[in-house]
Amino acid sequence: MDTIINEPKRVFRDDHLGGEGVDKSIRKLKDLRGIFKDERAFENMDPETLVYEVISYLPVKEGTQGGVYFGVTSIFPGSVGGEYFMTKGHFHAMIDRTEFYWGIKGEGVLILMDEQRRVWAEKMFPGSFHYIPGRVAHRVANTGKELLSFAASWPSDAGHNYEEIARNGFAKRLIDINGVASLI
Ligand code: S6P
Ligand code: ZN
Repeated sequence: MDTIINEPKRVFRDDHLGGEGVDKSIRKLKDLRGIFKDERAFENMDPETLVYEVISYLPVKEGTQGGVYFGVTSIFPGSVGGEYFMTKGHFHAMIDRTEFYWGIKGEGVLILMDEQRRVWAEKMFPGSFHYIPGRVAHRVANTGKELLSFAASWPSDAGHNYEEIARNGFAKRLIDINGVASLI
């Protein structure tokens, strides 16, 4: 007898993952207080402005060893005092855990920082592929005029350490200087 071939429970198309057990979380400007340098420009913007959203499929409980997660982050175009809209950024709580990122749509920059606070960066564009080693904090900025979407996959026991970045930030910022993205 033939075995039935089932429909998938989730479908990933363009920059959208839909289906069973897929979650969406959003970050508005008001959730990102303190990450941009220009506090006055920040205060003059609408706190309800949507900065990014993350669609994720987390098939096992956070902290499970041996599992893997998948997510798509979409960052809207915009800036605060010339500093591009960006993710909060984090080290992993299990600091040696690694991650893949790959560009789907739009233009951006992946900003990386090691524990010695050395910063480097990689361009993101549709098809760009990024291996983020363990012990490296990661943040993405949208440097384009359109939505930037990228996919990510990371171990289910990685966790997130947002505190270190909330306290000390990244050692460099990505600023629009006369239309050129500059890491300063
Ligand atoms: C998780 C992975 C991404 C980010 C997402 C939002 O390890 O790196 O899914 O969570 O891009 O960034 P952040 O810094 O706000 O978590
Ligand atoms: Zn991560």
